[in-house]
Formats: sequence, structure tokens, C-alpha cells
Amino acid sequence: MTVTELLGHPIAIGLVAVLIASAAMGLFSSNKHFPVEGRTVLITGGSSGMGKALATKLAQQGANVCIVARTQSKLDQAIEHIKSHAKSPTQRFLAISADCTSPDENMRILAQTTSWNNSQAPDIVWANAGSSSPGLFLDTPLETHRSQMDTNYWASFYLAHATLKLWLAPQQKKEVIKPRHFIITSSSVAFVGVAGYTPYAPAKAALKSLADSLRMELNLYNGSINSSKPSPAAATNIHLVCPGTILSPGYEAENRTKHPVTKILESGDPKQSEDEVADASLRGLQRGDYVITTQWLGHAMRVSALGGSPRNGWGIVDVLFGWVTAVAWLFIAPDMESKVWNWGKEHGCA
Ligand SMILES: NC(=O)c1ccc[n+]([C@@H]2O[C@H](COP(=O)([O-])OP(=O)(O)OC[C@H]3O[C@@H](n4cnc5c(N)ncnc54)[C@H](OP(=O)(O)O)[C@@H]3O)[C@@H](O)[C@H]2O)c1
Ligand SMILES: *[C@@H]1O[C@H](CO)[C@@H](O)[C@H](O)[C@H]1NC(C)=O
Ligand SMILES: *[C@@H]1O[C@H](CO)[C@@H](O)[C@H](O)[C@H]1NC(C)=O
Ligand SMILES: *[C@@H]1O[C@H](CO)[C@@H](O)[C@H](O)[C@H]1NC(C)=O
Ligand SMILES: CC(=O)N[C@H]1CO[C@H](CO)[C@@H](O)[C@@H]1O
Repeated sequence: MTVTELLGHPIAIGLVAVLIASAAMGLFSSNKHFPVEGRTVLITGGSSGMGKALATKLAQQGANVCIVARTQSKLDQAIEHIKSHAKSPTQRFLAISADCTSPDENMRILAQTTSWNNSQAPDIVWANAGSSSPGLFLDTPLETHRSQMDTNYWASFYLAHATLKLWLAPQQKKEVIKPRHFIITSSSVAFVGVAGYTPYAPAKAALKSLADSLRMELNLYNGSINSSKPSPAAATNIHLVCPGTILSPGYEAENRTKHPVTKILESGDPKQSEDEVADASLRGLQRGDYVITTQWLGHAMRVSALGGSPRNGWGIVDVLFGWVTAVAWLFIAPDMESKVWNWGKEHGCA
């Protein structure tokens, strides 16, 4: 039995509830939570995979878009593709080559985007760059463990720091600016530990912890907005997007070094195209969700690991669905453990 099959039975009821609730929310939601038309979006990792799909969809919806990645040739190709999907000829597009693992480079990216945007900070910033080098804990060189943390945790952390420093500075001039959004791409491995992901999963889990703490801290700045005290120009939101498997160039690359036991553990997981993940992420933002998962297994993993994280929507669906997954986990966890045990029994540890 695969994880998918096991999870399928006990959570069927919860799943139906979630589908009904999502449909109901979809019926009533206009896009008041995430309007992008005429606004400026900065997205790292925008030259490939999910980031490129997102940038393209944001262009279709009328946003000005700036993408960031290291490789110039990929940036050139991507920006042409993104441009060709613009809604109107007045939209503007920019590509910046930078290594997001450097704090100074994150400050430069933001300064460059702001000056390009007529000295106004971009309203939506998406820390999406990341890459996975899966492998067993002991087989993976220490440098790789460390560089995975740089790419997947520190790159997003530095961008959050540079962006919030800019956004949350007290402003003299009080203009009405729509709420700003800082978005981080994490992963569903932030919710459940999986053998073979020790280089990558801790960085993605750390991003969830960062977002949880930051989200609460932002209440201080949001609370100051309509007070007579110094305050930033606009309310600030934070979101954590946690996709599962995306059939992207990044996935093809990680598949080449992934341990066979990790492949067995993942074999039943749903796989999504870059476009499906981008659409699901944008729908979550439009609903005003905080932690956003992109398919049913991700939804189940999210509610099984809520801890103190804010619940989405009215909260009650997350709580009920969470109870169902708590029971399902009695079966799923031993199943996953035994798959790893059996691999060792069959192949030894060499
Ligand atoms: N693929 C999956 O199955 C999966 C699942 C869950 C979560 N995610 C996460 O989703 C995000 C997107 O993944 P993806 O697979 O769609 O993308 P991808 O095809 O692997 O593309 C990664 C993008 O990030 C850029 N990038 C990587 N390292 C960078 C650095 N140090 N500085 C600046 N840019 C950098 C790459 O360009 P350059 O190489 O030119 O810099 C590229 O534009 C990542 O955060 C990933 O961890 C992926
Ligand atoms: C501040 O007050 C204005 C006008 O009453 C309101 O529209 C806006 O939502 C308030 N902003 C915040 C962050 O409370
Ligand atoms: C910040 O304030 C806005 C407006 O009141 C609110 O919609 C938003 O949820 C707040 N963000 C956070 C992270 O609390
Ligand atoms: C991943 O690797 C396996 C072999 O281990 C192969 O069968 C599969 O097609 C690969 N998938 C992708 C998307 O590259
Ligand atoms: C010149 C330019 O692109 N200005 C944009 C800068 O960003 C703000 C907020 O996103 C937009 O309203 C401006 O149109």
C-alpha cells in the first residue's frame, strides 16, 4: 500500500469537507486579497519552474514583474516569455542576475527594483529561489548540507530582511497603499520528515518557523498604521507556499541524486505541473490564506502539522481535517518507517 492509498481511506470525509469548503470560499471570494493589476512584483527564481509560471501568470493579470536568478541566458529567455503574456503594453519587465545566497545581493536586488519602479518599493516580493540536493545524511558532504541551508533558508531570510526593512520604515507622507505581500516558497517536506531529505527539509521547515514568528510580529506594524504614532506606508502580509512534487527542471535535477528509498516513499504522491502549482498558489493568495498547499496530500500534511500556526479561512475546517489526519497518521507513519527498514533489510547499508 502506498502512502496515497492509506491516506485516501481515513481522510475521505475530511477531504470532502475541504473540497466543499474550498468550493464555497471560491464562490464568494472576489480577488480582494491579492490584486496585482498595475502593481510591481519581484520574484526570485523567476527564470525556471514554478517561479517562471508564476511570473507569467502575474504578467497575464496585469502586474509589472521583476525576476531574479543567477544564469543570464535563462533570465533572457524567461523574460521574453513572460513579456509576451502581458495584459497591456504599459506593463514593465526587468530581469536581474544575482546570487540570492548573499545578503548584499538581496539589498542590491531591492534597490535596483525600487529605482526601476520610479523610487517606489515593489508591493509584492516572492522569495521563491531554491533547489534540492537530496541524499542520505551520511552520504552527503558537509559542504552540501551547508549550501542547501544557504540556498533554501538564508536566501529567503535575507530577502525578507531587506524587504521588511524597506517596507516597515516609518513614512512621513501617508498615501493609501494596498496591503503589501511577502511570500516565501517552502515545501510540504516542512511538515513531514522523509528519509533522504536531510540536506533540504530542515531549511524548508526553518522557513515555516520564520514565517510563523514574523507573521505575529507584523501585527505590531499593522497595528500602528491608523494610530497617530510613526508607522509604515501600508499593511504587510506574509504567506508561506508549500508545494509537493512539481515536474520542473529542479525536480528532474534532484531526481538524479535521490536515494531509491526516497523514491519509494514518494511513489504514490501526486505530481503537479508548474502551471498547476502556480494556479493553486495564486488561488490561495486570492483567498487570503497564510500557509498555502497546492494539492490534497499537501493539504493533509499541512493540517496534520498546524501546531501554533494560524488556521486558514474560518479555521474550523482545518481543525476537523487535522483530527482526521491525526488518526490517519497512526497508519501512515509505521508504513513509511517499515519501507525504510525493508530497504535496509534487502540491500544492507552500503
Ligand atoms: N520541484 C519540486 O518538486 C519542489 C517541491 C516543493 C518545493 N519546491 C520549491 O519551489 C521553488 C521552485 O522550485 P522549481 O523546481 O520550480 O524551480 P527550478 O526549476 O529548480 O528553478 C529554480 C530557480 O531558482 C533560481 N536559483 C537557484 N539558486 C539560486 C540562487 N542561489 N540565487 C538566485 N537564483 C537561484 C534558478 O536560476 P539559476 O540556477 O540560474 O540561479 C531558477 O530560476 C524552490 O524554492 C523549491 O525548493 C520545489
Ligand atoms: C486604516 O483606516 C482606513 C480608513 O478607516 C481603513 O480603510 C484601513 O483599512 C485601516 N488600515 C488598517 C491597517 O487598519
Ligand atoms: C496586516 O494588516 C492587514 C490589514 O489590517 C491584515 O489584513 C493582515 O492580515 C495583517 N497581516 C498580518 C501578517 O497580520
Ligand atoms: C526519476 O528517476 C526514475 C528512476 O529512478 C525514473 O524512472 C523517472 O522517470 C525519473 N523522473 C523524472 C521526472 O525525471
Ligand atoms: C513606474 C512604475 O512601474 N511604478 C509602479 C511602482 O510600483 C507601484 C506599486 O506597486 C505601482 O503602483 C507603480 O505603478
